[in-house]
Amino acid sequence: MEKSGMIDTWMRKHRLIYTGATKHPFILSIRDGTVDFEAFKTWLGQDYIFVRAFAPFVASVLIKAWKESDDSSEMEVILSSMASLNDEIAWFKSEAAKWGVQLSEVVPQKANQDYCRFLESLMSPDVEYTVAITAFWAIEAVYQASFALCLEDGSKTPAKLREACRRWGNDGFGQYCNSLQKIANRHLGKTPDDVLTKAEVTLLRVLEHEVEFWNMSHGAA
Ligand code: HMH
Repeated sequence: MEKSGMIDTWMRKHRLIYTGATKHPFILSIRDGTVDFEAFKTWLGQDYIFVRAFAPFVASVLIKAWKESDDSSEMEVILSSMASLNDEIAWFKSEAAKWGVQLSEVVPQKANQDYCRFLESLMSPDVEYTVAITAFWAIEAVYQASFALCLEDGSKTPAKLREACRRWGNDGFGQYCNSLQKIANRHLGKTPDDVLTKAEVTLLRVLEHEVEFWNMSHGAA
């Protein structure tokens, strides 16, 4: 099988679940302006907890890039992502204050706990860089695609939520996701088949966790 452009191949193969993660009813409700602000507040508190676990995951990918990558620019992409996470955590704090969400009192829901545990499993040194960078790309790409949808022409995203959508939906974040995709593709193109399979399974698990994560705010019983 042709291995270059593996991400595109997988996106076609797994189109349904990818769409489930990027066009979730919660996102569609933001886009059409019918979003329940309580649901948004739930997402905000839960995502703050997620991002706190995501930072050490990104740090683990940085370590893998340093050890395993033959291209020094990759480490720099990951490092810039870590710097953005510092900003992001500050943004969550100020946004929570605006919405009256007490972050210290937010209890992680089961879907969030499961996702954070999954991230932690990916931090293990036994997980190949190729697998970790594929997961990393997918985690960022889902948010980019989802929030970009809320900013498209014709969307009725409430003014109070536009800034949140711009965090992940802006073109710069899109470029950054493309950089991650290129890195992932490059490594997937030269990895043994067993690692390739692990990366595909990991990608699918990310997409499933993302759907469950949105479900916490919208539509989950
Ligand atoms: C659940 N997935 C989730 N939260 C995020 N902040 C991102 C992805 C993107 O960083």
